[in-house]
Amino acid sequence: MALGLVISQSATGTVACSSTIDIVVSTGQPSAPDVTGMTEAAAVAALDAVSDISSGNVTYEYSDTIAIGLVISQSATGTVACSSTIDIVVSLGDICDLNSDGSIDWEDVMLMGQNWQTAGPVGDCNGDGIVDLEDYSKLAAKWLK
Ligand SMILES: [Ca+2]
Ligand SMILES: [Ca+2]
Repeated sequence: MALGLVISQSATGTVACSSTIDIVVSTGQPSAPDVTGMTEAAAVAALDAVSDISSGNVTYEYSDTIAIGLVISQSATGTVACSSTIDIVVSLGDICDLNSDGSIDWEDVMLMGQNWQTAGPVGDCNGDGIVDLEDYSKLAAKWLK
C-alpha cells in the first residue's frame, strides 16, 4: 500500500464510548512474510504473492533440527526495499539420514554399512572424509529420534 495510507484499524462500526481505535499506516514499502518452517514451494509462493518483492535464490543445507524440505532461514523479514528479492535456505534434513526419508533407522545403517571405510560422502555423518565408527556413533545417537 502507498506511503501514508491506512492499512487497517483495530475496530470499525459501533464501539463503546471513549474507545481508542488503533490504526496501521503504510510505510510505503513491502513487508516480507516469515516463511521459515514452510515447504520450499509454499515459501516461494508466499514471497511471490507480495507485490514489489519476489523470491530469490534457494540454497540447501543439512540440518539436525529442521525437517527435510522445510525453510531453515531467509535473507530478510519485515519491511524491505521495493523490488527486493528474498533468498531462502532449505533443509536437506539430517546428514545422518542417508536415504533422506525423514527418519534415521536401519535403512540408514545398511547404507552406512555399504560405504563402510570408504570416503563417503554417503555415510560420512561428521564430514571427516571416512565412514567409520565415529559416524556410526553419531547415527546411533539419533536413532529413531
Ligand atoms: Ca533414513
Ligand atoms: Ca566420518
